[in-house]
Amino acid sequence: MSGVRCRNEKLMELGLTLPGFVQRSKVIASLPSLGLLTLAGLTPEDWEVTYIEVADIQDLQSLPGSFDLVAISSFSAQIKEAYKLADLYRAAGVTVALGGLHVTACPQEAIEHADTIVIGEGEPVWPELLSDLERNRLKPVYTAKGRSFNLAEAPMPRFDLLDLQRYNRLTVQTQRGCPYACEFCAASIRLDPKYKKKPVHKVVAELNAIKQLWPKPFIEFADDNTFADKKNGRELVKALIPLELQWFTETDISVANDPELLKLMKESGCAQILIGLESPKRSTLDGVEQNANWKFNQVDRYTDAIQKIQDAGITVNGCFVLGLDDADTTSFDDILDFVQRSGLYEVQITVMTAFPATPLYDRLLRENRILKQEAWELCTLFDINYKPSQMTVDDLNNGLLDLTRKIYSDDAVNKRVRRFFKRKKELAAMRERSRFAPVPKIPVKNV
Ligand code: B12
Repeated sequence: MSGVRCRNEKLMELGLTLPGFVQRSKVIASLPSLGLLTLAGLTPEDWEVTYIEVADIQDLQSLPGSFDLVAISSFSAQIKEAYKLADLYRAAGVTVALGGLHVTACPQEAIEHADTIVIGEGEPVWPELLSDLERNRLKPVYTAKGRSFNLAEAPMPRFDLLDLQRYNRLTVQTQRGCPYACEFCAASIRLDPKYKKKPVHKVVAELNAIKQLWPKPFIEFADDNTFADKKNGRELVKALIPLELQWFTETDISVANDPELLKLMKESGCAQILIGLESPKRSTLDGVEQNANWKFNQVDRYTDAIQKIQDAGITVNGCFVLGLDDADTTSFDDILDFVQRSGLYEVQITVMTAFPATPLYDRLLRENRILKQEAWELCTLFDINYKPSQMTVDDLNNGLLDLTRKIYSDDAVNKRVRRFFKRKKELAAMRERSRFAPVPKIPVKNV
């Protein structure tokens, strides 16, 4: 189920007039489901497989295709549409399997809309599910919990199933999980808590398969934190250099500590990294990362780290979460001030979102702060469904709208871009000057 989701009408209205916002939405709206392509890669050859994007279920005139089995992936924001689609297929006599992040979080709910559901990673159970179906022994639930999938066994995703005209970039996964444990995180750590990496030669094979279809692709790594492990990160980017790609990924600010890695990232075609900075204020970050309070301990290094990364020629997309506990109405100006001071090239602002089965969701539920229970359609990162601790819901929504206006205005976007390129030019000139500068005389000390 493709397309960006946002119920916040005022934000949508505003967003549509802001070039920076529209640009990002276009990129976001056009990526395929790597989860489904991966399962297709694990499907035996005697099965005929088709990949379909359903952007808006309301637009469906008739059910696409005629199938023995329909596999639907799930994120919370689109789950109600996914259930509707599943119900329609089942009513037409087609067997439906549901899996993915939301189904893993809420299996009891999902089972009502499917013949079978998969909890956790798909790979450990998909072949068994298909063989059970062939033998008319389909079970209602398959669980991969406790059967952590070894990425050395990862199948080749079926990129060949895609209608490539629809996409402006493709995703490849180099790892799953993250060594950190942010309270709100609803990514692959919720499928399997183990942090694990795909062997680099397998990543390269996937990229080469894409290059067969699309000679000069733009790749988005579908990782949670690509450079958490620096040694693996260096090995990966070295292997990317000969592929001549352009790529984007998500990671944390510790890449700034490794100049060799930054150099290799640039050389291998890194266009941008997205970093969850969350807040520029130390107290707001207290307790966000639950293993070692990592973000709380890093925040004082943010501006320096951003400069080091951008000076290596890699733009940073800094992400901020509005409405974290401890953030009050002054927090919006704090973010704006930080964005202007730090020289960030690109910015993303979202509101704190309690995705099901996250520690954040459990805590807000305990504290009686979830506004509408099971309103999963609001899990878009742009809609507010909880009582903020230091302001009202209206304050938070107004702060979001106001900051959106200020951060994505034509003028603000241009200023950030111009600043990055001006600095790049200055650095290049400095390097040039130092190349031709006379060898400095070493002062001789009088002894
Ligand atoms: C790439 C990406 C996108 C892409 C592609 C989305 C897609 N169609 O898959 C785009 C940019 C389009 C996108 C959009 C959105 N995204 Co997004 N996205 C990601 C990202 C970076 C990687 C996801 C990925 O490819 N993972 C790798 C694959 C292999 O994993 P997987 O999909 O989970 O699949 C495995 C299992 O879940 C399972 N499985 C999955 N489906 C099925 C189905 C069956 C039948 C079975 C058996 C098994 C199974 O098997 C797979 C292999 O093990 C993650 C963040 C992250 N770092 O993980 C966020 C993330 C998934 N996105 C998120 C969100 C919120 C959104 C949006 C709602 C944002 C918005 N407001 O529009 C939209 C929703 C789009 C939609 N219409 O559904 C959240 C989802 C949280 C949640 N629990 O719901 C995440 C975790 C980011 C976050 N900030 O928390 N996203």
